[in-house]
Amino acid sequence: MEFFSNIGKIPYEGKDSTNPLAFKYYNPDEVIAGKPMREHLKFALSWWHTMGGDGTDMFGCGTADKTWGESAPEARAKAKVDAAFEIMQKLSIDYFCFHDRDLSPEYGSLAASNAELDKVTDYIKAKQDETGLKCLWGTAKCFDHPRFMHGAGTSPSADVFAFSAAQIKKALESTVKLGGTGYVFWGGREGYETLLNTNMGIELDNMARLMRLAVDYGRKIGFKGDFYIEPKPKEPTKHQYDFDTATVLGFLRKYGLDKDFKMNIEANHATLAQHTFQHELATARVNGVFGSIDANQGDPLLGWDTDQFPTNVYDTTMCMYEVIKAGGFTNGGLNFDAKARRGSFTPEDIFYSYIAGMDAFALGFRAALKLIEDGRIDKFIEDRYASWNTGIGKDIVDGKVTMEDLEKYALSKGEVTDSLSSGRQEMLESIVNNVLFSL
Ligand code: XUL
Ligand code: CO
Repeated sequence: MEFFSNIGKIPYEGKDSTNPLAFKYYNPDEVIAGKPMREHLKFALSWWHTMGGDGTDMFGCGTADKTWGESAPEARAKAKVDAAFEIMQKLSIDYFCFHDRDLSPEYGSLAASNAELDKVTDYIKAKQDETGLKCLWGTAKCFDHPRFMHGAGTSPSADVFAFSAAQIKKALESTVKLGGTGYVFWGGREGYETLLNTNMGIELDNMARLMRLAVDYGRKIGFKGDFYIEPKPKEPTKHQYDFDTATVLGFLRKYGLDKDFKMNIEANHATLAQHTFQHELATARVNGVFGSIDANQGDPLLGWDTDQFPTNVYDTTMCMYEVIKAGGFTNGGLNFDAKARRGSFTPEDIFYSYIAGMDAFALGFRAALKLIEDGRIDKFIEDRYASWNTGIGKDIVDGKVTMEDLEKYALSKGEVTDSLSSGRQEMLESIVNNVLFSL
């Protein structure tokens, strides 16, 4: 059955097209920088927002119909698969991401939920064989059911920890079955509201224990992809333990997990942490833990996780600039952890919003390549740090000098003047505009 019979495959028509159901910048098979755009960008559909999110918020019920014409949960889960594959094929999206419970809901007992999940993953696997569509990453929804009210791995209840481990075990098996190249830990309710009821030490130790168990099991069953942590500073809890990339790095290093995990950076999570998206990407890159991206954007006037489809081309440009500098995606990709606004409720809005997001990233990718090809920014940065390539700078880098040597050098030089130069921020910002608007 076709769910979107009034919408065909979305064509690429170029920047002069005014067809709202056409790509202006994303030309999936166009070869740029040695490979097709689709392989650079590795777009993914998020099963939760796109197939399940109906616009429900804390002030009102859903506005979009995401029943896919079925009322029984088993039939709806299969209809979701059919609709998701239709959306991906029509939009030239090659990957999808899922939580276990997005694919198949809970059925009363873990055994029953697992059995129903198996039926849905069998069905997906058959569709993947038919279409070639792939799984980017999977995860477990260990934050929705009331049992997770105090956290999953960080719950004070050992039984909740055990339940979470069992659920993650199955989610890992499902990810492996669907050929996923990533497995995500987003903190869910791993955090706290007040220290008056919280033993932070035990909670952090347990969170690490759960991750270690999961990594060991994943490797045992042949998972060769990347494990990711997706940092977020707050929401749902007041203090999420995985605040930002730097905090997560400290945690991973403390518990010896730093070789096993990379980052899944989400734009709106970065801004909630009072960082730019680029800051988080750069922090991951320079620490060798860049992995994957949850593509979306927040609203600077709203302090919560609005998960909007990304349309800010400056942000997508600087994001892709970081991705290129990191060597591109390997196991990761660009997952649209984004939802159409509650008022954008018709089936067409799914297509309009993905087109907006995919075009914003395609344009950002083209702009980032131009920035790098233009070379003015890179050259400026290179020159700015030139003092480290020779003389005293090189001796410091090579570990050849002591504090005494540096004192002697500083005393002999007198006040520092000749090696200070302007940061030229405004000039550089105008170079970015110049490159962007002459595309
Ligand atoms: C929540 C969020 C999640 C994760 C997966 O803010 O981003 O959807 O991406 O659990
Ligand atoms: Co996310």
